[in-house]
Order: sequence, then C-alpha cells, then structure tokens
Amino acid sequence: MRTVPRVACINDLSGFGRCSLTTALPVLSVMGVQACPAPTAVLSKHTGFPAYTFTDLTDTLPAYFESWGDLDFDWIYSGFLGSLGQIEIVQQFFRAQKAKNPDCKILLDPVMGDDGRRYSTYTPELCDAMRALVADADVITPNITEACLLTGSEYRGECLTLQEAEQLAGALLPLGCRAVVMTGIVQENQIGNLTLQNGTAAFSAVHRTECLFSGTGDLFASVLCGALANGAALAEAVSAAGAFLSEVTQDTLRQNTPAAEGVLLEPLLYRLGGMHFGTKQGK
Ligand code: PXL
Repeated sequence: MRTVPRVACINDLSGFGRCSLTTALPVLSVMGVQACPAPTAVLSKHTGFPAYTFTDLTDTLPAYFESWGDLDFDWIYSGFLGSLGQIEIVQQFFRAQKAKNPDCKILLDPVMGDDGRRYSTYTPELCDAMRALVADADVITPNITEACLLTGSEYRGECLTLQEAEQLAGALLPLGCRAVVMTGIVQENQIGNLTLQNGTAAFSAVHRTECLFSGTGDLFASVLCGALANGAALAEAVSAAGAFLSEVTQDTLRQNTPAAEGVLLEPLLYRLGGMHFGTKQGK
C-alpha cells in the first residue's frame, strides 16, 4: 500500500447542498487519503433544490481519463453519473485501471434516488446502464430505493425486516458485484446497514434521527471509502461510517437547518482524522 492511498473520485461538483465531491474531498483528505476528483457535472446546487444550473461534463471525460492513463489508483470511488455516455466512459476507465493494476478496487455508489423516488435527472435508460456498471464493482452502496431500482423490485418503504433486507440485497449479487452494503434500513428508532460479502450477511445499526437530510448517502460512502482505502475490513468500515453518520445527523438536527442543505459535517470532520483502521498503526 502507498503511504498515502490514492483514490479517483468520479462524482459531480454541486456548489451548494453538501453532497458528492464537496463531501468526498474533505472526508478523504482528513482521513489521510489522496482524493483525485473527476467531475462528471457541475451544478450550482444539487437537484433537490427547486432551481439549479446543470453543466454536463460527459464530453470532457474521455480526454480527462486518458491523461490519467499513466496513473494508477488504489480505489476508484464513483458516485453521481449524469448521462448514458458517461456511464460507458466510466466503465472503460474502471476496466483500464483494473487491467493496469488488478489490486485496484472499485466502490460504486449507484446514486439514483431516495425515499422511493428516482432523482429527476435519472431516466430508466440510466438505471439500465447503472445496472450494467454494478458488474465491475467490488463494493456497492445502494439505499433501499436504489436497490429496488437496480433489481426491479417493488419499493415498500424503508422499514424492512432483516429477512426482507437480506432478500433485496441478495438480489443485487447476481448483477456481478463482489459485496453489497445496503444502507438506510429502518427498524423502530434504529437505522442500519446490511453487508453481504462472501456468502455472509451482517447488520449494523445506529440511532436514527427523524429528519431525512440530503447527501447522507454520499457522506456514508465517502467515510466507507476512506476507511477501506486505509486498509479497513468491510465490516469495520461499515460500522465506522454508520457511527459517524449517526453523530453528524444528530448534531445537525439540533441546529435545525434546512434538510436540503445537507448534514453539518464541518464541525465534526476532524474526528475522522483520528480513526485508525486494520493493521495500519497511527498516521
Ligand atoms: O446526494 C446525492 C446527489 C448527488 N449529486 C447530485 C444530487 C444528489 C441528490 O439529490 O442532486 C447532483
């Protein structure tokens, strides 16, 4: 492993609303990981606001990735993808990087929707293309809405029994990914994540806040990525990300800020810098 792990972050840059790259970059940096952004789109605000500008960067990506042809990455972390062509370009980048470095791992957050609804920019064709991209991933982090969209299952809310959650997450494995972390499973006053890997299932839950803040999926996947890039086992990374999310959402709730502005990660970000994972001792 490099002294400073290197991660390619493929995601959009939203100027306001704390999500995607504005979450991933600070989280990875404070966790001691070199975060290399590949912006897929530039938005003035994320799509949860009533009005925003959206500049699609699909046409810029082939040359961008070509100029990265001499680099190799420990992890690729992919999030919001805004067009069909973009998904194909990202798939080529995944494959080129895996061919160059078989140890390169891919964390795919299939950002498609939340709370039972597809995001406004997410067409059924994009869903199909995302489903194909899952085959190249080592770890995917869908919420329940995204798991339903990817598997063509009926969405029946966020409250699932463990058996229902295992069935839904299990239906994702035939798409070809190596591990699934399904997020946002509600059980009374707890919210949990189900991990399926190597034929075993593990559920870890934390205290749940009542409010749905934007960008929590991005924060979870970013902390997960930081932990994995630092050598954490998947279960360790999932519980670190879940615990941090719980702290930050509870703190945000107390501040009473608009949900679309996302979670207030800035006051607590420093805590991620003190975490140590796997066999890596100190920093
Ligand atoms: O948090 C997911 C996300 C990422 N990127 C953009 C979004 C959203 C959610 O609304 O709009 C642009």
